[in-house]
Amino acid sequence: MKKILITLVCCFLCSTGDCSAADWKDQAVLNLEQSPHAKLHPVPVRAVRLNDGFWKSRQTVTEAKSLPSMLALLEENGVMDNFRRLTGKKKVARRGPLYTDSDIYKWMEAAAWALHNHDDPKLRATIDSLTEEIRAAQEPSGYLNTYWVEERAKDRFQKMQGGHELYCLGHLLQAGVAYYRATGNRNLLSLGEKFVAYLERDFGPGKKPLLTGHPELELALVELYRTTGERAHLDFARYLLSGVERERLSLKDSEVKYMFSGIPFTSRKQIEGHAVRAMYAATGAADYYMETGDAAYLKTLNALWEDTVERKMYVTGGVGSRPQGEAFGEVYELPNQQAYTESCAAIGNWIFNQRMLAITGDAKYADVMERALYNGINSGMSLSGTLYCYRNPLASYGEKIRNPWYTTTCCPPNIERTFLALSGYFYSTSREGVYVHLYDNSAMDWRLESGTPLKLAQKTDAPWGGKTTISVDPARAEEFTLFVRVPAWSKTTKLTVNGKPFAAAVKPNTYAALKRTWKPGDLVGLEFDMQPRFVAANPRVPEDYGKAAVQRGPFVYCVEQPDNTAGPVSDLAFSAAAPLTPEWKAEFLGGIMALTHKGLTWPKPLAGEPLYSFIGEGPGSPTKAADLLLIPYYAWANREPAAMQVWLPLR
Ligand code: FUB
Ligand code: ZN
Repeated sequence: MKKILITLVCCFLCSTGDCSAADWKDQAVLNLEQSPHAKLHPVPVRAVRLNDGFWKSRQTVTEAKSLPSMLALLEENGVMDNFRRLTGKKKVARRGPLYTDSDIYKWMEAAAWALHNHDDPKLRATIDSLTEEIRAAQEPSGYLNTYWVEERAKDRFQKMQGGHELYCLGHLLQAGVAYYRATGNRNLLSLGEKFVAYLERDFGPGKKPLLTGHPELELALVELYRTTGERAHLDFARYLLSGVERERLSLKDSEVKYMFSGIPFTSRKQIEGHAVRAMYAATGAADYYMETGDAAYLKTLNALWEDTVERKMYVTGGVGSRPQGEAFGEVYELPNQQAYTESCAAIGNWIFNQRMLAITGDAKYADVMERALYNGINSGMSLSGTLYCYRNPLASYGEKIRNPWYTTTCCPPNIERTFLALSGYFYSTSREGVYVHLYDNSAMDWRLESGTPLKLAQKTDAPWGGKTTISVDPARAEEFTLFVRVPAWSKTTKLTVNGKPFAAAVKPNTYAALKRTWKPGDLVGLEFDMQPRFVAANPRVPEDYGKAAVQRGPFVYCVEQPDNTAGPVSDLAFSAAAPLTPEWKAEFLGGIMALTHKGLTWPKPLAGEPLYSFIGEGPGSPTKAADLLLIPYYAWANREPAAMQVWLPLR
């Protein structure tokens, strides 16, 4: 009855143009409460507290070190001055590539998520003052971009393949939504809305043609629709995804392939082109599906997911293997040293899978999210929080890979916004109950969809250990299902409820569904299998054939030169017969579970062998015992630049 009443009120509000069904405070990373084709509904960031543990310390560093240092660098590199010069506040030339506006927007989004975790009046004031400076640069029409001004103004929306006007707008909207959900203040959001109103008035079928070029606006528009209830935004997202303007814009095959926009999304058969563009396009399409249920979209999304995860993704969850064009390669084209694997692309993979998880409730998507988060995204930020990887290769000769700043600095604030919103990815609700997706010390204070207040608290030694208890505290006894994720890497899992073994089989890569009448104080116990394992790649990945990577829990491991004195890391091999032994090192690389292993190296150190020799005449094979130390991949490159490898020959 209560649910029906809420729905009626919401419908009324939607028809009056205010569809913020959930109060701003109650809106999650994605506000899916009214999305008819979302099975799961994320729990708001503010309703989940990360307690002392792995991710809390990453968040603390992000907030204390990354946010201030990145803002200082954005200022130093003229990103805000690009706005100030338009209002006469600064008399300087425009600096940086044409998409720098998006970098400050992403920073503002990150800062806004930080406010969900706890209020910080100084940070709020910083966002407010940046907002005012950005507002001052917005044109009365609503147009807002610091690059396409003055002599370039005549080219607005003329070079959309690479112009990034809509990419920047997408990030502005996302920042505005995050800040609105943090504070109830719509000032930042209103700047994006004004630009969108301008677009919706002048562009579209029967008006001027528009193309995102770099997808991003699509997903932002759907979230704007979820925030305001204005259907026009969803329709405009459909227009952008429908790729109907190919002819009017005379787009070439190579362009639509590279941009992942410009032809109907639903005509796509494979993931290709620029990796971040492709991932953001798929994410936007999945958002669109959640609102409309258009089956053609789901069919395409499934095909693209399969192509990505089964043929084009690294073991770290990174995607986009080619430096040329920052692009996806052919199937199984996954070079290690040359891997491009931009941090933003791994984040794209994370958000794409977040949407697929919300649509289906299928654990396979959470598994990809976890893989990307702990490895390919996590590697993108140094332990200090002030140095970043743009590329995340899986092997290195020791080149410098981390920098505080890049001329194209898209990745740093992207990682920051991901880490600071992280608690919002831990739990979801559904009509049946509540889902636990990720494991770390945390406390959820939210409600079931029946309206009953519910608290969950995870106490765990994850991610280094496998034991977790979850206390379940509904405000009153109630029957619902607690879905706990059983990761694909946990071959055997022990699951108990109030100390008694859970009767049904617990399979890897599923959610164990615990349906019962839950009472305040009930306790769920989980014990995952933390056995380190060798991982093989599909034999068609030429670079990895005959080699193995190592995984323990969610972490992929690597060998880095300073820890391995037996020889250059490129001369080392794993021994299939020898164990991988965990060793906790509290004082090393911020506290890690290292792995020791009796591996192999060449009987005589390699030195000056011919480039090619007949079999039987060359150096043979690595047969000499060598002590190896493996560290989690994310922790590499936190010392002097040094060689590193994820994949080693397995003997
Ligand atoms: O083009 C904007 C961003 O810069 C892309 O997402 C990244 O791949 C980098 O090219
Ligand atoms: Zn990037």
